[in-house]
Amino acid sequence: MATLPVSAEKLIASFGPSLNFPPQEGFPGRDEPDDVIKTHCCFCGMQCGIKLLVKNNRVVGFEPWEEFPFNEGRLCPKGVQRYLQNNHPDRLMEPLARVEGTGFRPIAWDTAFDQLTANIQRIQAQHGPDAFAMLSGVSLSNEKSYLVGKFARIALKTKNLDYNGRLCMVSAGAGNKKAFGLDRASNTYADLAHAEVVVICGSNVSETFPTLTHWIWQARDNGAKLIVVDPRLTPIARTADLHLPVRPGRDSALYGAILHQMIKHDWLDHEFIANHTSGFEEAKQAVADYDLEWAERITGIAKEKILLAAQWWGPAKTSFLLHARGIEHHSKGVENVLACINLVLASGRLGKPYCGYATITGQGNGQGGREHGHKCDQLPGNRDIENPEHRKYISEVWGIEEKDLPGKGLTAYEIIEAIDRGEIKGLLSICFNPLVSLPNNNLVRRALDKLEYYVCIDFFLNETARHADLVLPGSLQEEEEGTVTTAEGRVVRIRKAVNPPGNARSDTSILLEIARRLGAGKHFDFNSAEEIFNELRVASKGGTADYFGITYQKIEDHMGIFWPCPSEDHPGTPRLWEDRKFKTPDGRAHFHGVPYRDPAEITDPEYPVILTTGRVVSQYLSGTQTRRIGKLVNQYPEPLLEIHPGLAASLGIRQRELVRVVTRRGEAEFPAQIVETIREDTVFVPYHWPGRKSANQLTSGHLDPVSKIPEFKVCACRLVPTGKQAPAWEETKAYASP
Ligand SMILES: Nc1nc2c(c(=O)[nH]1)N[C@H]1C(S)=C(S)[C@@H](COP(=O)(O)OP(=O)(O)OC[C@H]3O[C@@H](n4cnc5c(=O)[nH]c(N)nc54)[C@H](O)[C@@H]3O)O[C@H]1N2
Ligand SMILES: Nc1nc2c(c(=O)[nH]1)N[C@H]1C(S)=C(S)[C@@H](COP(=O)(O)OP(=O)(O)OC[C@H]3O[C@@H](n4cnc5c(=O)[nH]c(N)nc54)[C@H](O)[C@@H]3O)O[C@H]1N2
Ligand code: SF4
Ligand SMILES: [Mo]
Repeated sequence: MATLPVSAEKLIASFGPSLNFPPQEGFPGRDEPDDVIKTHCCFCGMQCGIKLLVKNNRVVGFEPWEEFPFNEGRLCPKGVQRYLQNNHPDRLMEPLARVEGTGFRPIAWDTAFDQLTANIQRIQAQHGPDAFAMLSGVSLSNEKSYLVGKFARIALKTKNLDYNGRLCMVSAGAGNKKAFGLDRASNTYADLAHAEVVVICGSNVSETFPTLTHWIWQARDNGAKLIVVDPRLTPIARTADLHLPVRPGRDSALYGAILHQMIKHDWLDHEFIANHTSGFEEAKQAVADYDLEWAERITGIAKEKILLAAQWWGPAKTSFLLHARGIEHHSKGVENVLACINLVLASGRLGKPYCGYATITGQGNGQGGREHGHKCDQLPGNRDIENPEHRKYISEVWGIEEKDLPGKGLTAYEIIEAIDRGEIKGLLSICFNPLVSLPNNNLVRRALDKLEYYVCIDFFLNETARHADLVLPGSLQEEEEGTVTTAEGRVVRIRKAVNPPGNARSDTSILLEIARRLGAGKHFDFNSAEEIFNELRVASKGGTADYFGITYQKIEDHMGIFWPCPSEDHPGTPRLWEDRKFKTPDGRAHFHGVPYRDPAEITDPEYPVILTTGRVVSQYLSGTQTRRIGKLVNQYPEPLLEIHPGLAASLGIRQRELVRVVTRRGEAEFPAQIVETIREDTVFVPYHWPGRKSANQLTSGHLDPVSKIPEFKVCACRLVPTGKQAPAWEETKAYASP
């Protein structure tokens, strides 16, 4: 029996991440690297270009890649630390099998595959194919995303596949599909530079997409007016010309009121509305009563500010509107998105230089990963799994009978609910940490423990994986070739810098082997990432996300190609809609009537304060990766409760006092961080931590009816001062230091 690798022993002993990096034997310091690999950061949707330095099959450092057009060498705190994951002592090196009562034991790959296949077959024989579900994630490359979609439907034969983008961009995706028939940023960020007005709705860009701020500042330097809509005065809001501190969950009222002003003052592009859109009357009707007084009452924003925003936005000649999770993580996320799109369509400022609209895609491959069949209702090319023509086309590409292609399955949170009800018995997850990232995680934990069999593929033992029966050590982004699609829609190459360490294997080889053992090998006869990409190209051909004309060579030659790119001689499409040919059935962009409605949970005397959640600059998502990097931990070691001095004083809360936050789902204690940069009726907690520090003990499982995104951005809470003081910030830092 193999001995436990150091990392696994440590983890199993402490169940906590290692922050102390032992000096690594042979660590080459500033020696000449063996290789310098031009690739991309593994974290957010900006996908900044970066050069990784390689020595002895290890990533030992980085250099800026200054020629890459989006970030031009700039990187954020996470980007400059990303390379530390590769050699991290917590890396999983062997398959680990649960031994009840004692923890995990390393086992051979062959035994692991046997065990896994036997359990899938047993569960499916007893309960039907859909009783085995799969959850996936869009830190995975396009090739792996495509492979997972095909794997789940053909090898696992389940309809229940969904992905972590369900927690992320689906409201924007659904809104964009309704309005434009296509789901991508309309322009590259370079078009920000000369926009007259830039509006950012619900995004803390300086912390979440730090390299994007460069383009926003360019716009400001060129005289743009910057408007930021956020309940908090975020770093980007501090540099704005106008900050609209919206009450969480009330955005659609604000955008409705601005549309009302545009109509009232005739700040409309009549030619565009008449010739290239439909539904304007319905949108107009919906906002007929949304005057400034009403909007002030609902949104909590002074009416003068709303009017000023309308006066800047309405008659501008060029503009760029960006939004992110602040307006999308809502039980009416899709409506918020549509309300923003209405403003863009009414202005006609789309598909022209310096006139753009975009959701800022979150995860590394949040864009590509939402196009290639990862989602429970989708097939490659952003096709619809319920559309008979789309099913026929993909069945042909995959060489299966259409009747054997499963239909629409459950979404991510619904899969967990179905596990809790006992309907789903088995789960395979890759690249997803639902125990930290799904809302109401007390329910998630209960559900996980009801699974008959749970297998997880990851390179670190994340919190959810600790509930697994089998953990398979997979690969980091830099351990496989592939492509990702950046938030701008640019398809770029991810280069393999090193092999997976120890007995870890590439994610792709793991999936291919499972497919083979499940008897589906002939459909998965791939020998390289490029072969998978070439099949993806064909599968996406004719779909709205058309990659057919993109080849690995073309990407290399141009440092990225923008989809849609329908043929090999097509240069790609950096700016959409120049031709005004929208991808909706009638070829027009669609307005939608967006009547205002409240968030699912509103405050009451028992739960009088609004709780919202989000991110900090040094931590990434569920924190699996960044909570393991000491310097990033030091920057923000623990979740803090941001609270306004007025609210703190009214409850007698002192700086760094532990405050118990209670919601209908659970409670948690956080040190108070008293700041003037938040609305007085709202508190904010970042969500990157597990267990008792997890904000998702508190959040609600209310979903948007269309996109099924959870309402992470608003729920009702009660604050209880505990009288206990948390250790001083400096002491916490010392505790977290390597
Ligand atoms: N450092 C860091 N960067 C990241 C990530 C990370 O985890 N860490 N994750 C990446 C991913 S996957 C994503 S999705 C993006 C997310 O990027 P963002 O959407 O920018 O990040 P969030 O912190 O989730 O939320 C943004 C803002 O929404 C505000 N907000 C809360 N409620 C409302 C509301 O009702 N209306 C409005 N208008 N605003 C509201 C919050 O105050 C917050 O400042 O970041 C990406 N980049
Ligand atoms: N309260 C609250 N909750 C939220 C949010 C919020 O704003 N507030 N934001 C939501 C959003 S926008 C998002 S995107 C989700 C994210 O939630 P998750 O997707 O659960 O978060 P990650 O940390 O990305 O978890 C992914 C896991 O994948 C692993 N991983 C990363 N890359 C790879 C790879 O290439 N191969 C393999 N095999 N594994 C990999 C990581 O080690 C990690 O364990 O969280 C959501 N949850
Ligand atoms: S902005 Fe995003 S992609 Fe760029 S370095 Fe930071 S985390 Fe990486
Ligand atoms: Mo996200």
